[in-house]
Amino acid sequence: MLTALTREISPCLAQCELSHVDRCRIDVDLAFQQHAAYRACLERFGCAVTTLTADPDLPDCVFVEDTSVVLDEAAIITRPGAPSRRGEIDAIRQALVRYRPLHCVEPPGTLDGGDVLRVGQTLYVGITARTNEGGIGQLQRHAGPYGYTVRPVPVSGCLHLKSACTSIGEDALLINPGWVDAAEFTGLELLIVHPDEPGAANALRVGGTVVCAAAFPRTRQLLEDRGFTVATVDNSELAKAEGGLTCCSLLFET
Ligand code: CIR
Repeated sequence: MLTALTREISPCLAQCELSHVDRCRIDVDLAFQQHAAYRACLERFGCAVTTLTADPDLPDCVFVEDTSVVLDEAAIITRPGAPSRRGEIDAIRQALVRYRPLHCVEPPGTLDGGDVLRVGQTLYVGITARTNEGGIGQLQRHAGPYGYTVRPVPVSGCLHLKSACTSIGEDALLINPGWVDAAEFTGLELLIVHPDEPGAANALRVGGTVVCAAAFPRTRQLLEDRGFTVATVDNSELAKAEGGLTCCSLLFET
């Protein structure tokens, strides 16, 4: 069964970390509604959704993707690059321990799960302000024995590797080549986001469906023209906190 681990939105979301977008007012009630619709969407596509309670002192706790890398064989608990986010990992560790053996990224390494893109046995890892060489090395050390190869990838202009590209099929990526060099992914089918929608590269593949943010209709059309089955959810409020669709869940088989 496909499990989706999610976490409620913190009441202090407005104090979230921001790197590439300007701070603007977030409608927290609407964010709650949109997050509920996101969870319902995951259920509709076959996930058993578990939702952890929010921590009122952790503004970014809804973005669970950054706290771990869940592989089939084990989970790597990250050490988020933003110090304000390090308290998020305790609840995630407690939730994941029943499903996977756990490994942990230790200081001075930093790693955000949003920087880790899995394609088969390859883990592409963004080199960003959040993920450093030490974190990448520890990921290789933990995941290597399970047969994974780690490939560091430079990223610029956005928060995470998965802001710049995400998986939309076994060997297919949705990508904004302005933020990551398409040549890093030779051998994979690449679908480039519509030029008017640079933020559209963060889509969530669940079952056979690609879930896109409603803000990106032109990229949705490109996906449909290429034969993908697409659904949309409105993510307008968490996007103001620099969150995309992959950020709000950890998907894994149980
Ligand atoms: C942050 O800057 O850490 C949060 N405001 C947004 C994190 C989004 N996570 C992700 O893209 N994986």
